[in-house]
Formats: sequence, C-alpha cells, structure tokens
Amino acid sequence: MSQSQETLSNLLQETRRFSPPADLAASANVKADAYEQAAQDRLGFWAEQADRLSWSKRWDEVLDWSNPPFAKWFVGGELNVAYNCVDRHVEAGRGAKVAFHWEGEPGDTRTLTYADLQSEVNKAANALLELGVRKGDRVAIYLPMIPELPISMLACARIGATHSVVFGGFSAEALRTRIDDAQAKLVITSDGGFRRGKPSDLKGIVDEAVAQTPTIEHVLVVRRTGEQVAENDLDVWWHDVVERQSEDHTAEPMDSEHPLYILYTSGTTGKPKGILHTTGGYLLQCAYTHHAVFDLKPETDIYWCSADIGWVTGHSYIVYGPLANGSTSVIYEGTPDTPNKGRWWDIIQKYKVSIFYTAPTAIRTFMKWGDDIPAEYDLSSLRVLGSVGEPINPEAYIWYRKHIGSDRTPVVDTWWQTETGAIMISPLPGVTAAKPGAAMRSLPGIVADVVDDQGQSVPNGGGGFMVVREPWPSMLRTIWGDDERYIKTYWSRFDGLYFAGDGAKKDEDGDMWLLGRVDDVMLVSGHNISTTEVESALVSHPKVAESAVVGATDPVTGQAIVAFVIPRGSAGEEVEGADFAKELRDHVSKALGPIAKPRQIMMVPELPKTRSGKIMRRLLRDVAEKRSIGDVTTLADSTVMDLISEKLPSAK
Ligand code: 6R9
Repeated sequence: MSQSQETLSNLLQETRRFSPPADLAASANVKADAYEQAAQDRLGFWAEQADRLSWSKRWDEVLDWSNPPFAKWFVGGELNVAYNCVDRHVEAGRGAKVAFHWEGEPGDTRTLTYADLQSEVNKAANALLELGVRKGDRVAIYLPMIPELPISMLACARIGATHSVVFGGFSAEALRTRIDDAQAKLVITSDGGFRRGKPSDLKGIVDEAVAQTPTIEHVLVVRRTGEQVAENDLDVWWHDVVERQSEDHTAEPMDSEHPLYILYTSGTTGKPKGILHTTGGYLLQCAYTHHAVFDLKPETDIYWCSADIGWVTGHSYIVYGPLANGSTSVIYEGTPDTPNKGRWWDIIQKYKVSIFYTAPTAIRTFMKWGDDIPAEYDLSSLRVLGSVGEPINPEAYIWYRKHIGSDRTPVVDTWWQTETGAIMISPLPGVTAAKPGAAMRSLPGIVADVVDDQGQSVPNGGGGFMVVREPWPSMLRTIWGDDERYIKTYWSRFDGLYFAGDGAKKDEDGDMWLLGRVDDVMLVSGHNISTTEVESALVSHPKVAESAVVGATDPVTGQAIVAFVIPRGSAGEEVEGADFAKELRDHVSKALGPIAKPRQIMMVPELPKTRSGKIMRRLLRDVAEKRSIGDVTTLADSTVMDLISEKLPSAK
C-alpha cells in the first residue's frame, strides 16, 4: 500500500459502538443468517426475494449478464408497478389502510387510504390516456410535495409511460434541457407550492421552459396555491381533466425491463445524466431494502422519509419501496422551520412516526438550532432512524441518536446513489453493532468493495475507491440515449467493476466508511486527505455546527486545506476572532494529525447545497481560490453565495 493510501484510510479513529436493542434484534425482519445465505447463492437469494412482488407472468431467468454492463433482471417476467404498489393491497382487504398522511406546510392535511390512492391513480391514468400519452412515452413531472406527485408517478407506471421527475426548485433552463433530453410529451405541474410560508411559482417556470421545447403537447396543471397563473394553449387543469375520469382502469402488465423512470443526476459539471431505471429488479430491491434496513412492520409502523420526491431517495423510499410494502407513510410539503423550528418534531409527535429517514445536512441544521427544540416534543414513538445523502459525521450521528432517538434507537447510515436505485451498504438495525459514521457492510445480495487504483481489493485498514463487483437488481440500465457515456462513466475505470466515484476505506474489522466524492479528495504535500474526515473533526468541536472543507491551490503544499465553518447557535460572540480559528485548527491537528490542519478557516452563515443537501464544494473552491463563482443553477438557495461573499469581501 502506498503512503498516500495510508493517510487516506487511517486518519479518523472512532471506537464507539451501538448494538441493537434486544427486543428489536429478537423480532427483526432480517437476521444475521441472511448474509451467509445470500453469499452462498446470490441469484437464488434474489429469486426468493422476488416473491415479495406480484408477477402477472413469472420470469424465466433471474439475471442475464451476457452483454455486460447491460443487465437484464427477471428476464421474461411481467408485472405492473402501480398494481404492486396499490391494487394488490386493496385486493387483499387493506383498502382502508392509510397509504399517506399528507401534511401541507400551511397546516392543511389529506389522508389517502390505499383505496383512495387506487381511485386517484386510476383517474390520472385515464386522463393521461385521454391526453394522448401511451406506453413508452415520456412524461415530465414538475410538482411540489403534494399528493398529485406520487399519484402522477404511479399513473405513468400504470400505463407504461416513463416519468422524469424534475425538482420543483430547478430553473426553466434546467427543466427545458431535461424535457428535451427525454423528448417528453407532457408536463405535469401546479400553480405552485408552499415553502417558508410563501407560494412558490412553478407554472411560470414551466411556461418559460415549454416555450422552447418542441415535444410538449400538453401541460397538466394542479391547483395548489390558488395564485393567478398565465393560461396558455397547451394548458389543461387537473381538476377539469382528471376529476371527471372513471375510477376504473386495468393495469397492463409490463416487461420486467420496461423503462419505469429517468432521473437526472445533479452532475456538478457537464450535461446532466438521465439515469434509467426499469421495472422488476428496481421495485424488488426498493421493497426488500425498505423491509430489511428499516425493519418495517407494515401493520404497526408509521414511516416518514423527509426527502423531496424529486430526489432518488423520494422515488425509492417515499413512493416505490414503502407502497410496494403496504406501509403507512407521512409526506410533508414544506420546510422544517415553518411556522417554527419544531415543525418536524411536531409531525413525528402528531402521527406517532416510528421510522424516520433523513439526511445529515438536516441533522446538522437541527444541531445548530439547539437541543432544546426537539426536547419539547414527545418522540418516544421512534424506533429506527436512518441517514442518507452524505457521510454522516460521527458527532451528528451521536446527536441524532441521543436527541431524536432517546439514546435507544439504532441509526442506519445508508449508502447508495441515484445510479444504484436502492440502498447498497447499510447496517441492519436488528443485527449490526453500528459505528457512528460508518455505512458498515454490503447488504445481503450486494457485493460492494473498496479497491486500490489497480482495482485490487484493499486489505482491512486500507483505503481507495468504492466499487460494486456484481450486478444488482435495481442498478441503472444505462444513461438515457447514451450507452457510450454509461460505459465510460461507470464501467471503464476498473475492468468489470462498477465505479461509484466515491472514496472509501475499510477499518480493521473490514467495515466500510465512505469518504466523499473522489473529485473532492485533497492532495496536501503528497498526502491524500478526505474532506469528510476533516469536516467530521471540525464538527466534533462543541462550538461547530457545520463545516465544509476544500483543497485550494497552494504554492508550497500543492493544495492546502481551507475550511468554512458555521458556528453553533449557542457559541456566542467569540467565534468571530482569530483565537477561535486557531482553536479550531489546533483541534483538527489534535484529532487527525498536523498534516490535516487547515491553512485557513472562515466563519460563514450558510453553506452552498443542492436540493438534496449535498455541499457544492466546487463553489467554495472558487471562493478559496478567489475566482469568480461558477454555475449556481442547481443550488437549493441561490442567495447563499451572496451571503458568503458579503461575509468574506475578499471572496467577491
Ligand atoms: C441516495 C443519494 C449519491 C452520492 C454518493 C455519495 C453520497 C449518499 C451516503 C453518501 C456517504 C452515505 N452519499 N449516501 N456518502 N454516506 N450514507 O444520495 O443519491 O443524490 O445520487 O448521491 O451521495 O457521494 O455517491 P445521489
């Protein structure tokens, strides 16, 4: 092993462990033997899991990998995703069970049972047919977090149209390029949605995008906010077209490999990649992982994933996995601080949420707001907590477990990507003695590994690149319209291995720790240093809420570490001074060694993030290197860079 790999892999020492509570372990859905069983016969394991779904026609072959990297799962099988997510639960006598408790930001609510969902989806499917949408066509969906969003996705799945959900915060230009790339025929949108107490304008953005897209035939508009919107020739109102449709529609079986959806990855550079997911394997891995990783008991659990449905996490763990498993879920439309900073905890208390899935960025925000806020609510219904989207810093993990999970609930740190479709690496809540900050090991049936730059598996204690060795059911099938790019991006770095683009390490026990995107790894005086580890060291200081670290060009060391820090709410005035910056630099040096000591630390009020909460380090590198700031169109809040520039005048 080279010296640089040692540095990458051995900075962070974390010795805390959390074993599953005995009662959860005893009644867990998945026990330790699943690993062994799946390792002995991986395809047999997935074949057995396939019984979770209702197939109209049974498949002939589990996996066809004769033309790698183009996989076919459950070859010859036929099923309908909407039937599996909705109708079969109604047919089994569970029509009165709640599918979604929807909570609007202003406090309005809607409860949708499985029977309600069935009639809504059927009406929407009939409306799509009336509007000329057919099997194989693409439909763009640009909606806020309202029930019509999952209803629209399921209506598409029901008739075999491929949906492409675009985040309700993206610009007209971002929407236009996604519509054009997929050649979508229809856009489903709304007059707007509520965020931070104000109606947002979605329809105006759609109008701007559609004016330049030749393929759109209709714009289907849901009324949500009641704000005045411009009406164009292509517009039809949801309440005119959908409401009058028949509630009957027979779901058509689709081939197991029928394209279910395209989802564009935010892609920090270059044209966005349209990640293609198909039907059988995708739904199966969503259902299995939702059952295994969250220990879901559909009869008693109330499940809430706080992600936006426009992110893959919402596709797989608000819509497809939970509904395939017949869960009762919460969906919340708005922001966590409306009308006050206790809104999420209020929702957990109100619906007695038992499984909660969120992102480290949200957890760090709550840390910053203070422990006293969740302490005001009854969170005793919670029994499993999940995290996704970024490496979770050990201190954020501990805070989450302690202040939200009463120091009792397991926390599952789930690693996966838009491309993987479903969770790949995660603890199992009834099995794993979890380590704060580690995603631990591949789930049963998944073969992920950490390799060196030659593609060789690293020994325990080593660091390198995250890869997947064997195809998995919910893997992306290609990049829409660009097979070459699919091969080049994911399958060319290492022969025969899927390259995820993340750095990772194995600890002495062989458990895996994710270290952020390979592009973000810093090279300081010849040592590879991961941004994640330096950020985690900073967050472990009691006065730090959040931090982002970048490597800036340095004449002496090649790259030097520059850190941006948000102090905790309770930290007081002294955080502005040079003494505090020195205190933090020494703190990092003590935690990780002098090589990881930041050259510079800047206090900032906010960090630039995507809508799924990932820090856009590229923009911070522009600040650190005193360049003008690059493309900000995928930021959740485009004013953040102005706030940072105001605070750091030299960065303008
Ligand atoms: C689901 C999702 C994928 C990238 C991925 C990695 C980061 C996600 C993580 C994690 C460390 C975790 N990531 N979960 N890193 N630990 N538990 O986030 O999909 O938006 O496509 O992002 O997110 O860098 O490569 P997507």
